[in-house]
Amino acid sequence: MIGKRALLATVTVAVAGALAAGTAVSMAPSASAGTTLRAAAAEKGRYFGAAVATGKFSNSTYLTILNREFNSLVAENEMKWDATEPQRGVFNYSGGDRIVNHARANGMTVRGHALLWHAQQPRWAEGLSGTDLRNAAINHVTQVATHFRGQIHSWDVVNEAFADGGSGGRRDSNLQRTGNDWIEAAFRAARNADPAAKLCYNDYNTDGINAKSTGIYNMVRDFKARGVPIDCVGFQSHLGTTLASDYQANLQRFADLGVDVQITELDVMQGGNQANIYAAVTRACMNVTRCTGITVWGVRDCDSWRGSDNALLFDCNGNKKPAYDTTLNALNAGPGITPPPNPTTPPPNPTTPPPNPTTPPPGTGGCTATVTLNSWTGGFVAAIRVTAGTNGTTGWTVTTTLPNGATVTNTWSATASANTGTIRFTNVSYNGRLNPGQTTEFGFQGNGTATGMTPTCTAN
Ligand code: 9MR
Repeated sequence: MIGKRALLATVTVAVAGALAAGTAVSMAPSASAGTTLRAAAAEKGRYFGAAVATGKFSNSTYLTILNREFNSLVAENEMKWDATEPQRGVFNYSGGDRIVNHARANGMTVRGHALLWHAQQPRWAEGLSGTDLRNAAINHVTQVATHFRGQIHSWDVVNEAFADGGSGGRRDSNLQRTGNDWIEAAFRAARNADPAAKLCYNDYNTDGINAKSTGIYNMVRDFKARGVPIDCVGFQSHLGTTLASDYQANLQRFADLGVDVQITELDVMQGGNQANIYAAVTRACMNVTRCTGITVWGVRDCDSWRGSDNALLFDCNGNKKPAYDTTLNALNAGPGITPPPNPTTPPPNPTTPPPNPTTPPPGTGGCTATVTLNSWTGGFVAAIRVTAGTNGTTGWTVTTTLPNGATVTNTWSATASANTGTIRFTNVSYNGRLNPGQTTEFGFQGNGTATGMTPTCTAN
């Protein structure tokens, strides 16, 4: 776990390079200038977000600023592993759900943070290793992403997996020790669980072209080449008193790999340059077409993890600071992009078909089942897509035989008749009825190998 002091120390080292490229503080707002961060960003097809803590929702100063200025929220802590799965297999979504509900009620999108991270793991996970930890981790990704399915604009699937310093390699952690493929296994599980969410890798000390950001760049390039599902890279941007001169160039080189980029945890030490650095970061994002939004890591200075750095856009009384004005001006001066489709209003329910408008024909027109397998040494997650034939279904059963030694540990959106050998998976109450050609998905996780499964589907 990174202590606050350790992280700040590395931040300081990282920003001790070149001074902020742009120094102009004042920029003329355009004619249709937005007067709040959220309006200005939205006019340019972007979001402007803040990290929040549900414990502060009852503070009226906090809430007023939040609802007026931001159109994206991220949980500062409530969606982390220790908060969402305090005991193995026991999930608590109360904080995360509150944030999602607040966002929906106020026209905001939600960033999910973070599915897997070496820090803020629950005790029980810290004590695991090897296949047991890998299985627990992938199950965590699957369960949490399934719970929030359709509600999350972008997920930080993996957070801070690269080492500081000059190696450009992975950070040592219990997760890393389960095998180098843990990151791609997590991305595949997240895609299966929530196909609509953008899946991001997120890290700090990546504010310019350096050994760490290049290590991540090489991973993303490799993922794109091999079809590992990754959509975005988050640049936390916990900044000191200078900004790397190649901050924008670094964002651009990632964008050129075919991923979106996002500024995910922006805060800047207060000093002579705070307002300029906020503006330079905002300009850099606006100048990169695939930079889809900026999130600041807290609302007021007193809400910040950075204590006396006064690193945010509002002071403790809720007043706008000079950095607020430069940020707003930079948003208003930036070029617009066509916003990506808005994922805020998705079908509410995980796996499911819209309600059936007409009574489906009775009969048994059959159904088909296809499997997508995400495997690693010692375990797997299978996602099974059921497609109704010409008559539709009123219920279905998918039968498959697992290779010897494979065991199912967990099933979702279906009921399993056994956990080894030949297993019949039957629909649950909400996904049995399918119109002709309609599909639904269920899944299961297991130990061992499941390669070579050939599921068959029967409709009733
Ligand atoms: O701001 C978060 C703070 O409240 C927590 O105590 C801390 C625990 O590690 O995590 C802080 O948020 C971190 C984020 O999740 C990942 N990037 C660095 C952030 C600041 O430490």
